[in-house]
Amino acid sequence: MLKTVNLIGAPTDVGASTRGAGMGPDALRVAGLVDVLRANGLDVVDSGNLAGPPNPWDTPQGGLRHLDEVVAWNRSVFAAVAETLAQQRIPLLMGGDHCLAIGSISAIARHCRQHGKLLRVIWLDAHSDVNTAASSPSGNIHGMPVASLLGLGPPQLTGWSGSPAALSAADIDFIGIRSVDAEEKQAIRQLGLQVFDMRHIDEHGMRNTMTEALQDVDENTHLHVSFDLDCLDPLDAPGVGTGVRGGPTYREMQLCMEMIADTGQLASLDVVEINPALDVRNRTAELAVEFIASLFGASTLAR
Ligand code: B3U
Ligand code: MN
Ligand code: MN
Repeated sequence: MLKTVNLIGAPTDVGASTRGAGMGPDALRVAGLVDVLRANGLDVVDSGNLAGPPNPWDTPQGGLRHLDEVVAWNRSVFAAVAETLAQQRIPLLMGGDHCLAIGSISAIARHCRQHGKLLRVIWLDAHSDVNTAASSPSGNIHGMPVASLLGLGPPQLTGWSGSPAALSAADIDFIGIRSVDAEEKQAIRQLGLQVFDMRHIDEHGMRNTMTEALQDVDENTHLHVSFDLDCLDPLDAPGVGTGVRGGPTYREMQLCMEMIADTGQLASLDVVEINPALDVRNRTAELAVEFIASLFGASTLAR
């Protein structure tokens, strides 16, 4: 069956404190995302960009910056992703900052519950994004989507999947992590999150890391990838708001994507945190498009 990918743009940076991620969807289009997916045998629909409130550029209130705007954007994302899944298409959410994973993954979790699928999330990021309003040093909600999806976020952002937590700790594997706040470390330990940090990748290599992360993926798994471009080394991907040096190399990330593709279970994707205002000639969006192609099965000797 020909698979159809639905591109959903969410042009906002309300969850971040660096402006510019709102230009991410168009940067991906300019980098040729549609043509690359088509060249890999997929049917592609570009649904354009969602609408939502502007960035009010306020200070955090009660530990949360722009909560109302984050809720509004995520509601739109939730609806668009839910509709795409109902049409049996693959949603590709083009952010925007990483707060949008709350709406995206909540819709996916609800879909999986309704269809008896097991959801597995691969979180590719330099950061663990498991802050809460109480622990966050910044109040930026793009540092909190994992906590919200685990049911530990503000009530306005939790419970959307139809149960208090969209995910349980065992449903998510983190790859490439190297920037974790002090209280996030405690949360990771207490919740038992599976974090394959850069040391793990250094010691075991990407191949063993991904073999471990994907070991129990089977035909009943809905595999979702939440791809924060700051997972990459900023030398390769300079167009991100909160780059952290020491990320996976280009080759390591290609292998990571190819091993996910090999499972045949990829069913949805977020591509977030591309910041064209900080980029060098759209390099980061172009890199993202290369990795997305590999995720959808492009490989040197195939086809
Ligand atoms: N952990 C920090 C920094 C951060 C998290 N995610 C991004 N930056 N992109 C925070 O503000 O929560
Ligand atoms: Mn992130
Ligand atoms: Mn990040």
